[in-house]
Amino acid sequence: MNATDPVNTSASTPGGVDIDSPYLLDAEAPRRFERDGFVRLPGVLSERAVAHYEPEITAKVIELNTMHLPIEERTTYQKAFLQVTNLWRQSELVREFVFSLRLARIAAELMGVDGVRLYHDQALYKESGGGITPWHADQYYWPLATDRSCTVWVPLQDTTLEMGPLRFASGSHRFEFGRDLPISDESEVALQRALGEQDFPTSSTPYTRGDVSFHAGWTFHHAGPNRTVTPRRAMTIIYIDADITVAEPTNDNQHMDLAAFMPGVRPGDVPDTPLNPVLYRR
Ligand SMILES: O=C(O)CCC(=O)C(=O)O
Repeated sequence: MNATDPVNTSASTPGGVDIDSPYLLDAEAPRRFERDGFVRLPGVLSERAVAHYEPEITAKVIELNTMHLPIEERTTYQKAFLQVTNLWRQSELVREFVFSLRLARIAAELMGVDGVRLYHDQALYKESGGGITPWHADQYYWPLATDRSCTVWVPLQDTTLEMGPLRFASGSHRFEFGRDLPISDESEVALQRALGEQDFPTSSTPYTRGDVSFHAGWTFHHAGPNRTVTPRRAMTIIYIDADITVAEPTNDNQHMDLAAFMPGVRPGDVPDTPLNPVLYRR
């Protein structure tokens, strides 16, 4: 298969759950995404679809997780969640989920691009007793030439405020302060102060199973601790404009991301690698 070909053309998966047919995106949603830097969308996936994929994603997280320190001995970043990347390469069922045509098409429509390719997926499991996810913007980690990147955050259970759903700062994708800060105690303190001083409204809401949110690469976001006895399981997929080019890395984390997620790609090139298939093209 040519890496530039869209990889998924079916309307429903072999398991019988439909995660490929189009979602009726409200016409205002791309405008809200452009204005606020994020959207929350209700009922994008059926409860049945989430229930179909969750056990396999969780099994892979348990199998592949390398963080075994007790929570009290971890750094703030390590307390925030267990993080396992590119699960699609480890399981045919997870691959089916990550290649969802419905989710990829929404990403393209929100970003106003003809197509999207996969940057990588990651499961982010905030354990019972897990800490805050400090304020940050994802694109600090990504050596990309434009801002046409976004993440879909898919909670795999009903997610109450006590479990630590995402909190977004509306309009903060246009704010340039703090873009050089990795997820850390420092980003938490500096961004909480700076976002507050600029009066960016922030909001966090519960998610019902099947609701998802999309946020842009430069949108500042945060999550509270998980105060419940249930793990807050979330799967994420990061999309980039299918025609985006790679930029010269500006920090060590970007060097590591380039090597891990777009191996062999040089600044100025489109990351047309087997790890970055086009998931949707108009
Ligand atoms: O799940 C979380 O707590 C953080 C998620 C996040 O930062 C992201 O998906 O970009």
